[in-house]
Amino acid sequence: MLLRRSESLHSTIQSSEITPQDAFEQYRRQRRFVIGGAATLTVGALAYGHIPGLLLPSSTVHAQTLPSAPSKYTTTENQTPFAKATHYNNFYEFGTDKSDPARNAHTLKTRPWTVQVTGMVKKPQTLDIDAILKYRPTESRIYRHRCVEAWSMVIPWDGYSLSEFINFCEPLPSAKYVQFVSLVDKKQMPDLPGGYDWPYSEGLRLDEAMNPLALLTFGCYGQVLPNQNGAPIRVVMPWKYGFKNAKSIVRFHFTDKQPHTTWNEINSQEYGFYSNVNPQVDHPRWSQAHERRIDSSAFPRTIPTQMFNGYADQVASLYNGMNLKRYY
Ligand SMILES: Nc1nc2c(c(=O)[nH]1)N[C@H]1C(S)=C(S)[C@@H](COP(=O)(O)O)O[C@H]1N2
Ligand SMILES: [Mo]
Repeated sequence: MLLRRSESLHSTIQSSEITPQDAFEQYRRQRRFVIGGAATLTVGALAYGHIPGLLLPSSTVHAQTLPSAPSKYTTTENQTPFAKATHYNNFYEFGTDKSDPARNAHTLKTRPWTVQVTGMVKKPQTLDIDAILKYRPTESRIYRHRCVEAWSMVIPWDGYSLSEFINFCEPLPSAKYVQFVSLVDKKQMPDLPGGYDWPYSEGLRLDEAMNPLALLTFGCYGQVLPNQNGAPIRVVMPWKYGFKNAKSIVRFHFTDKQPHTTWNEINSQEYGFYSNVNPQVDHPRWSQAHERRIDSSAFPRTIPTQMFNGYADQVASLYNGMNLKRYY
């Protein structure tokens, strides 16, 4: 496949010549230096997945490891097992039932995969997914993941800060928003439901997207993303409802106008542009004060929902002076 103007990303990469594997090796050496013999255990646990759920059998998921160093942006809460996080999904392009994506997303072709950078940037370009993946070392961040439907999980994602990629894209000073556009392809998505304005589209204010918590995500549980979780590239915004986390992205578009977003378009009364997790602002049809936590317990537990999903310290200042009931 011919890629226009992708050389710039390659040359940027060559200047640092660092792959996720290199970063992992570096991390391993540092750990060994610091804690000596214990390092072997740490490294083994990382390489083979420190998540008990990873060892659960799963017929639809092939393990291709994506070793990442741990991150400071991590919760220590009880994690959702891998099998649950990969078999209870919203990815409507592959069917609207939570069990559909795990069954159907095998038809998604994640290589070759290109990503377009368009709109208000210094230089619009098309990039190869592997160049983006290798641009920065990935880290493992265990985040709370709160769906607007009032269920939640705790998932270790692998990626690097979205801000690093946005800086690479060089948005113009006039750009105020970034839009994420997902793949739509009837051939790969034979169950694509009607009544939606495909492709799936989401977006953020640029300052939200630049917050260090916003994660450009390539993997979970130390593996490349399973298709049903949005392979090969998605975003994860842990203080927002899950639908902001566009999956299988093919385009990053920079603009000065609030972009069209799928759920807001479908029903703006129920789904706002900001979609910050907020226990005080209910969905018109249900309360957002509590959530059903899907973790390693046999049954989901009902727990209180935290303001900004527990990330207020890092993100509340983005919304200073805003009426969060109005801008929901
Ligand atoms: N392209 C696309 N992205 C999407 C969705 C979707 O239907 N299509 N669903 C969203 C919703 S509602 C949620 S809760 C999360 C689910 O991510 P997960 O399956 O990895 O838990 O993906 C989000 N991203
Ligand atoms: Mo969701």
